[in-house]
Amino acid sequence: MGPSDTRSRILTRRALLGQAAFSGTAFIAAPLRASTINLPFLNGSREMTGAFPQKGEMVLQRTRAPLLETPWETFDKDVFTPNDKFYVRWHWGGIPETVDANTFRLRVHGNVERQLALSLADLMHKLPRVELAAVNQCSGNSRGFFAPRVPGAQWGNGAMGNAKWAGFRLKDLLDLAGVKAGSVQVRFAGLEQPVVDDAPPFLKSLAIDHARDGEVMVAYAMNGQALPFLNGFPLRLVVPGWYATYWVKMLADIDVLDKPDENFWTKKAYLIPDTPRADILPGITDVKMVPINRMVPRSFVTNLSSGERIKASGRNDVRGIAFGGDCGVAKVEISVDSGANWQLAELGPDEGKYGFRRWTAKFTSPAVGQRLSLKTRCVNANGLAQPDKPNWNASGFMRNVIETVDLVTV
Ligand SMILES: Nc1nc2c(c(=O)[nH]1)N[C@H]1C(S)=C(S)[C@@H](COP(=O)(O)O)O[C@H]1N2
Ligand SMILES: [Mo]
Repeated sequence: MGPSDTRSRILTRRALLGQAAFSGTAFIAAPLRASTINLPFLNGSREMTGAFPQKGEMVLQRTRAPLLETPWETFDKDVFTPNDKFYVRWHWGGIPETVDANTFRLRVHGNVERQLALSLADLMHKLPRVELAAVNQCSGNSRGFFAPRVPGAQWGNGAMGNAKWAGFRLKDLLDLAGVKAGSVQVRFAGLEQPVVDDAPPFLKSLAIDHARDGEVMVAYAMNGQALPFLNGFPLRLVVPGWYATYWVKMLADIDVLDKPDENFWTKKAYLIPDTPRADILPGITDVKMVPINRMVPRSFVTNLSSGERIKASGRNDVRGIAFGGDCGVAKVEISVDSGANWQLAELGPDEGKYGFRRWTAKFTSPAVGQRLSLKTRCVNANGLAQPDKPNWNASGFMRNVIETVDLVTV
């Protein structure tokens, strides 16, 4: 992550501070439109909605707290996911209806030399600006494909997005506060509240060394604009290479802990079996569980979808996106013979190791009326390849099986 590029579109302090507040109608169920789409699994029918502030047409998974999925065709258009199409996921419906950028303060407290309460203007003025492209992916992205099915949001593949994040290093902020010896974790809280009494507020923690690795950042901008309200205006944590559950939105409170965090969301939720690929057999329960952490590689076809007809006996273009997870993409391959042979795809520009990488390839299709299973797989810079069998766990986390698109020649 380098210092800010002054030639890039700089978000001015005025643009950020002048961000308007949003009306509460944002979170009230909008009259549903007739438009629906079908995610490719049983009970995959979803309404499309354009009723949420700063969002275009999104796949409606739930109204309150909002769960909005990015429509798949978005990923074919650009390596960066536009803010108005970026997926949305909240645990609790008690999201503030407005955030006043002028009175907002980010607090840092706990095991520190100096408690801080900094305004957005202070933060932008005091801390060097950094920029980083990174994929934000929900732990449960693609959960709808789990077999046997598991409870939780039945996402297709669109609970992910790639953005260029701008903000400051968490390390620089923590240095300003002066982390005291004996600190073990740093805990993050957003502005929203649970909607039921006694329900645990959404809090997540990172190990102190991770929090100070110089890569974890606090973002005030996304793709050159202030963060959309539903993506965490005015500040969110960005934890490159890690699942989005740690990317706390509307970040307002940072607590440096001298004891391990015992809160529900860090200790009990978002746990995965401590097995390769978080994979277990359905029904097995006596397995050690650990907090979900680093992402694994994935590759997707974006210009063709299952059931589509393609030209027979000819050259066809295929393209898509891949990401390495917690490191860059080493290679992307395609197969047109059910995985017997693989051919290298050509990679697009490298926008940063934590971001999406576009890829293209050509393949020759068989004669008329034949079926063809087009597969794509990513191998990341650590040598980890996508597996050909799906993983399974009871939470529907970390799916990264090799994707297949079934085509017919005409
Ligand atoms: N404050 C807050 N931050 C949060 C959450 C939340 O419920 N509240 N959900 C987390 C989870 S599980 C996900 S998948 C991402 C979603 O980020 P997005 O809505 O910007 O796409 O936000 C994370 N940060
Ligand atoms: Mo998530």
